[in-house]
Amino acid sequence: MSKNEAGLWRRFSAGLARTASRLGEGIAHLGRRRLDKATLQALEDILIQADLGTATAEKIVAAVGRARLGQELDEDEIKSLVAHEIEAVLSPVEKPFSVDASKKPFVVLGVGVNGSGKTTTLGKLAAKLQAGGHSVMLAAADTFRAAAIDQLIVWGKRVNAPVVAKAPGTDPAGVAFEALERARAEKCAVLLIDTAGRLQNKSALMDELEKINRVIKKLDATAPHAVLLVLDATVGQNALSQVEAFAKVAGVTGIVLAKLDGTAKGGILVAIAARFGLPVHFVGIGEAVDDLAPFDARAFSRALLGLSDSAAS
Ligand SMILES: Nc1nc2c(ncn2[C@@H]2O[C@H](COP(=O)(O)OP(=O)(O)O)[C@@H](O)[C@H]2O)c(=O)[nH]1
Ligand SMILES: [Mg+2]
Repeated sequence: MSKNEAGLWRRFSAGLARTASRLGEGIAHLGRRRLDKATLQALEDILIQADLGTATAEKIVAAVGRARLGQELDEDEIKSLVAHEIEAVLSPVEKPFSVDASKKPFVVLGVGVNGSGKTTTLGKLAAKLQAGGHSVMLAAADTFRAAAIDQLIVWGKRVNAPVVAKAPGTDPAGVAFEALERARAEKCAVLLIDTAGRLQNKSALMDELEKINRVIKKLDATAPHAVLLVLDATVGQNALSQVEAFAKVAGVTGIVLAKLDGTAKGGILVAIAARFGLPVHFVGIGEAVDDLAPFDARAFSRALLGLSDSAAS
């Protein structure tokens, strides 16, 4: 492990510490005993309480049972088995976010409900992309509140990326259109478009996202090239209905799970992966610029159970 990766792992597992302790305490309570039907049922309950979802919990426990029914297992052995099964659920959705350089610019739409972490995530992503050698432009297409626009402008300054912003109340699609024109003219590699997320008014939101899509397609029929759904990990089960709604309306291509730090509900990602199979690109582990970690199924699974990042398992 490089020094960078070790640091990331440390912050990653710190972020998942509360989920891990919820799961860990439950499993510790099982004690060392023979794995029988009752123990498996208790394990299933623990997994459900950790937000993994009933179907996934059932599947994981069935796999653990198939492998080890009747054997005597200690706490760490159970944790390793569960982590292994969670990794099997998460591995198919571990897909790095990548920029297709043939698209000029590569247009990314950030979507999600209010407060989920969209603006912050796009700011962090801008920094990551710039560090990777891509020039980035930001577009403030959440024009509903002045504070939302200002917040993106602050991020633009912080990461040294130009921001296209208009007065509050301006048509968001107009902002997106103008930003795409400007990103083209200035030969920016990536355009990140920040949108509003008033899910309480679903049809208005739908119209707004549809219109943004429609106008940017006038300039580039293949855009947007990525639609990132930003989810707030602290909402737990509610995240499932958000994925459902935005997948339908916005053509989500990938997920970012923000605010993983300090929540006991990190297990929700397992339920989301099992149910929707959408790519997971990043997890947010804090409010600072480098608090965005590429999603790693194995690291996530082990951290979820409070296990170390040992190479063997
Ligand atoms: N702890 C933590 N806070 C976050 C994270 N991502 C965003 N936030 C905070 O969540 C709040 C809402 O984020 P914001 O980006 O404005 O959400 P938006 O309404 O979807 O654009 C802000 O206070 C952010 O600083 C994260 O990964 N961890
Ligand atoms: Mg915002």
